[in-house]
Amino acid sequence: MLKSERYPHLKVTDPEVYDLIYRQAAYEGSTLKMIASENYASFSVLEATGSSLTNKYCEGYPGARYYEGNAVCDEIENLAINRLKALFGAEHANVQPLSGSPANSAVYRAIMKPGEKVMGIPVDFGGHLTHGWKVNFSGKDYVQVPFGPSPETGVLDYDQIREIALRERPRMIWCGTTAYPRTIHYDRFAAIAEEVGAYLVADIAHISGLIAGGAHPNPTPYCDIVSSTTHKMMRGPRSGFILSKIEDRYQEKYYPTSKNNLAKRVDRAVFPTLQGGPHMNVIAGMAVAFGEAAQDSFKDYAHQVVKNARKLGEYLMEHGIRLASGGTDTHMLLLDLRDKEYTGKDAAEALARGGIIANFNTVPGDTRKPTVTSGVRMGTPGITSMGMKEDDMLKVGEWIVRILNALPNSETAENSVRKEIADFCTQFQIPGLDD
Ligand code: DSN
Repeated sequence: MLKSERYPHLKVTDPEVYDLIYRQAAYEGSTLKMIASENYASFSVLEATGSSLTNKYCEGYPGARYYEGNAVCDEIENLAINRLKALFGAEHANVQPLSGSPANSAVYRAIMKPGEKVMGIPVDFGGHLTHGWKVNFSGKDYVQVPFGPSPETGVLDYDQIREIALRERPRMIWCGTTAYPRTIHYDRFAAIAEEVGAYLVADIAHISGLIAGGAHPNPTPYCDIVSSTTHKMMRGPRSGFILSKIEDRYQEKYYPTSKNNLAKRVDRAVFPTLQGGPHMNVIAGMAVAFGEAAQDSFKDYAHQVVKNARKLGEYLMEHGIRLASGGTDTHMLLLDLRDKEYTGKDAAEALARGGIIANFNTVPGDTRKPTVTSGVRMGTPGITSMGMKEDDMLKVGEWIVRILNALPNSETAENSVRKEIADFCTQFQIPGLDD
């Protein structure tokens, strides 16, 4: 629960904006943040991100800037890079992408040519817009070869992925998802990419924190490139990064006359091809988050996130709610509501009115429109950051079931759950909100 007023300068100079920020914080402090891609950044991350570094222009890279006065900023960026490389065991890191989609745009620029084939999971099967979805630049400029979890089992079939890759011979394969609750087997993807001569790129935006904390396999040894955001499980500021090998194993095949290796092409794709000046305040916030993620307490956190998701998933299944893939290995639960009268949107809206903030989401094989869907995606990163453990998941599960079982006449259930959750939240210290 929010215990004190923050931002004393803003409160005086612009009470209107102050009030809006405060109201959002109060709302988040009295509800359960269960959007699987959201979390709470620490006060330290927020302070670095909100620091005077926002005032500095640093176009270029450490040691090669286009503006003077950047000796300290070079140290900040190198610190973020070195902490990040150590976390994931990477050969090369770029911390300048402004978020996940800009990072993925740079990946294409570094290793693809327009019109070529990219294997990716379509959005309605749990992929990301930038993995070749038709309305995104990646689906317009490149040719998506789709694959995805089975509508029946909800899991990836690696033999089928291999068959598709052998048939289509894509230049690049994305292994990454936004709505897949199971472990991704990067060794299997790597064998397929090797066999067909494709680049392998992992988008770990959702699970980078699980990987950093040792609760999910690390793709870095297997992949040419790894991209991520930093504000989900990583609990950093809103930003992105790219890890890569230094040398390109397909240099002779695709870039025989280029003097730039893979690392250099990634850097050039970010700046100057797609971006101008990096946001050094955000990069400082990333350095802080990477430092936090290297601590033992973060390992405990990452494993607790998974334990909580599993416990909540078991409770929901015991109470008649199906989960895509039949459970979870990660931070995420994908409620499969295809057998219900109500839609994913009905469910997500009712849960939100009751204080459980998640999002409606397609499930593999969904026959409802993407604007209503048959699924709800939820995750435990936020509520685990509050300090919740497995026992608390029984309460959370009971609230979810109480609201869903009352649909379509769930108003009474929503109102009582909303009060109970607001009261429950007062027991926890929320990072970046509570003193
Ligand atoms: N918006 C992110 C998510 O919620 O999964 C993906 O970019």
